[in-house]
Amino acid sequence: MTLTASVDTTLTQISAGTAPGAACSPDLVEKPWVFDLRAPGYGPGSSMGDVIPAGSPRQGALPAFYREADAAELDRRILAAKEALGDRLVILGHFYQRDEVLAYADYVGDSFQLATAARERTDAEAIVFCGVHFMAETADLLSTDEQSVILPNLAAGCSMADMANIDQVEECWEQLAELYGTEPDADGRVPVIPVTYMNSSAALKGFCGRNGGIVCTSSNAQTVLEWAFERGQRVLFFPDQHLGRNTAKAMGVPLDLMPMWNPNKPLGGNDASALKDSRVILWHGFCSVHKRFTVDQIAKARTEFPGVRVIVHPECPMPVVDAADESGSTDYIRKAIEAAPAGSTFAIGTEINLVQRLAAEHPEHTIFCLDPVICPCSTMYRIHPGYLAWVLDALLGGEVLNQITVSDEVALPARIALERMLAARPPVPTGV
Ligand code: CIZ
Repeated sequence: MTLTASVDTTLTQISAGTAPGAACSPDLVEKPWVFDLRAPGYGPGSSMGDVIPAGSPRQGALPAFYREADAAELDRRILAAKEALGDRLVILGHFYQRDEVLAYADYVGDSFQLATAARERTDAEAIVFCGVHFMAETADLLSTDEQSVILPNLAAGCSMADMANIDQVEECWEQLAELYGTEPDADGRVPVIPVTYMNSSAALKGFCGRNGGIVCTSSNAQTVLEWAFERGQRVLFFPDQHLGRNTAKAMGVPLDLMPMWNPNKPLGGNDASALKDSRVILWHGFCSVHKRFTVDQIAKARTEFPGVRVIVHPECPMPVVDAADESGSTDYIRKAIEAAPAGSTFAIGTEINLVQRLAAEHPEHTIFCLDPVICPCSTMYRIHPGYLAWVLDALLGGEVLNQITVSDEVALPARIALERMLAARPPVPTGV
């Protein structure tokens, strides 16, 4: 298929029959506000089959003006607001956003790069985060009290982050404390260290801060697990089982020492003995975007493009990571493509908006997504220029809409867990 810069354009062409290919849902050509009042789905895209927890934020109806305005009118309003607000506003755009939104971003990056940008721009009173809910929460944790973080569409959650909530994790923690006790061993290592992936609620980051734990990203998961193993006999890793398993396996942890914790079952569905012997307890969560990639897709890419370099994200299932040439975060993928000699061919296993953008930015390479079906992240899809224009017009009028605020009670320990991550460094090799 011919790759264009914009997934929206490709989807429209597929739907009109003017481009070959298939989308995972015909609803992807609908505007996101069609789904704002329709409970309880995440909307069309790869996580549409996952169940949204009852307490997750909902977006009310977007005012008719913004639903009916054409692209030129929205563009005019967004640019006018940016011009008028100047440095008082910063717009952050995640790699997985549609290009039609990223066109207005002052910074484009992964969740942590963007939260760091938020921290550095202390002059900006308003931080508009074009990403998903946990990212806006992290930006709020790292920004000052005077700054407001705004999520243009409150329905932009994250199905993986929603797979572990604070009540379930507290309940798991109590069961583990009953099983292991709380006393350190002879080496001073406590029974369990909790590790949460950045893709989790602030409440879970706070839980880690309160219980000697830490946050990790897909770029530093191994360093963070090393940090945790220095301090604990085992790790409770949530919410993404795949990142936890792929990282621990690469560090030499045997698979049979990585039981899975299902929050709906006593002891997570495990025997006490399996938990006692464990090194990493993996939460039963996953990313519905990365779950779509398969070993068969990799085999097909290798047959059709001999010499292809296959890079997948570590949120992919383990057999996919094992079959790929490399795995790494969005930033790793981007840098690997930038550093490759012209004429390279890449098959990439991550969100389609990023893959198509990389293909458009690097005409010197052949770059395609392993999944032949166009299936963007359902929750990233919920941000559209209509919502951006709506929140920016309100800001111009002095009103802050869709503000994401983390309570002090959660923010204080959550920042501790984030600071531990920032301070964690790979151990210095010995015997050199
Ligand atoms: O942290 C992020 O932004 C995500 C979702 C993945 C990555 O690898 O950057």
